[in-house]
Amino acid sequence: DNELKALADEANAHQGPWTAGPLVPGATSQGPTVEVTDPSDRRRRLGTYVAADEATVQQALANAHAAQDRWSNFPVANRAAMLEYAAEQLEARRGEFIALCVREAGKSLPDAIAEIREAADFLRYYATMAKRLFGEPIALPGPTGETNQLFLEGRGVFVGISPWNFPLAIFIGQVSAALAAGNTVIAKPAEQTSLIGYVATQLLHDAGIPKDVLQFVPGDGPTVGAALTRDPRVAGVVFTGSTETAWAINRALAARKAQIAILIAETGGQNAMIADSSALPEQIVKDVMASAFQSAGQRCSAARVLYVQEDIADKVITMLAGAMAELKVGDPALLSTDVGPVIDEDAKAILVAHAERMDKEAKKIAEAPMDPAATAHGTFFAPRAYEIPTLSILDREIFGPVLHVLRWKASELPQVIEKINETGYGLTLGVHSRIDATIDYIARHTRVGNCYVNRNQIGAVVGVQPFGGEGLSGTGPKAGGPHYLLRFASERTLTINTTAAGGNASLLTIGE
Ligand code: UN1
Repeated sequence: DNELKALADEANAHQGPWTAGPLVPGATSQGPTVEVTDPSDRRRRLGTYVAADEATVQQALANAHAAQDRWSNFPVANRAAMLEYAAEQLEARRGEFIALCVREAGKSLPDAIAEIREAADFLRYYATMAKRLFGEPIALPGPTGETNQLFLEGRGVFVGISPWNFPLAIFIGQVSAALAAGNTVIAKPAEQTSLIGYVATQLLHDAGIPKDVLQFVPGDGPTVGAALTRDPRVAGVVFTGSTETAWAINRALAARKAQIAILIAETGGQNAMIADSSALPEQIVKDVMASAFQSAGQRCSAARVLYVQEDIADKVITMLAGAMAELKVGDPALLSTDVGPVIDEDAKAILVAHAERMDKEAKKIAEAPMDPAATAHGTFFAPRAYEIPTLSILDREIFGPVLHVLRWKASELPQVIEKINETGYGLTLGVHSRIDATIDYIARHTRVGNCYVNRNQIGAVVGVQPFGGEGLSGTGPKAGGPHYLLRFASERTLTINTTAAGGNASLLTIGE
């Protein structure tokens, strides 16, 4: 707790103002200047950023394309060393990053601290994996008189399109994976968190990543995102955000008469937690509270639906209402705050409209109290829970602190699982049970990327719980997992007839 307080003081020493803009060598023109304010108090100005215009995006693409061969031939040990150094520097400069996560993204202090840790974990994990996978070609057996080698290289120009809800961790995760694998990268942050993306890009430049190898283009989807995804030089896009945007990116890439680009997408969820009557109500409530309301519910991993077995439903619902009455909604810079703001007016409007519909069609279990003085000037939305008649009244992902509760009978477990699978999403699932056969049955028949038993269902740890889903929730492979970098790479073989004069070249030595 003392450590937390020290970190809070370190962060609160950084007040801005911050300025940001494209990091594109040789760019001469500019897009509009955008003012950035704090979602927890819109009167607080954080700074401004200059958006990239179309010409700047074109310059970035030309730079990235020209730098590609140089970067992919740069030894992987050196690429990895830069990322490892960036992790150290990030930890050394964490105060400013925590402050930006709290102020620009509205993240609570513990969430912001976890975000720094996750970003550093991604940098180190992908550095390690790159050394393992890209270090030496694999020698394959073949007939005498020839050598065969399989090796991995970067695909080319990669575009990273990152979300505002993990503005540092996912921004750095995407960028570092693509760089480690030998790609040049153009990073487009979410508009809402352009300042964080800018400071993160500078950190990587300071760690030695060349400025034409990693470029930064803030701006909106229709201008910047669309110009990137329609360009034939782009070999791949790594994206985290909504399912709708992933479809749009996929269409843009598919419409090009050009190289068939890779899309790595991590998208939405309609995540459930299933609790049976053998589970402890206290534990269920503690874990569903964290899963549904931490980060103001603005995680793709968050629990949106609690399926609770009818024998314990009344008890769980009563305890849930009690716990929600204790939630503190307010300034995320205060250690006493549990739930900060939602990201902006648009996000809040969608939640307000959803709550109005639920007020009519469902039964309200609880709404967390909100202190008007602490929340008047920000985009706050009080956490709510509803008991709903059927899962199908939720026709879209609800991205915020709203939990929906359904009761189920012992005989209905297969139908519960079928309903969850029918949503088409497959990201996280929580299970609360003390019966091994039930846990086993649920884990076998649900189709989700990350299943968590008798704990909360958020906060996947890099290298420990590789994260990502299937179906409407994304393409895989999982971020922070051993297969992720492979998707950023081209596989090549080199076969050499060693009986011919001069045919003794080996990538094992070329690489040195
Ligand atoms: C997201 O919310 O966009 O496990 C994905 C978790 C996080 C989720 C990140 N890794 O909660």
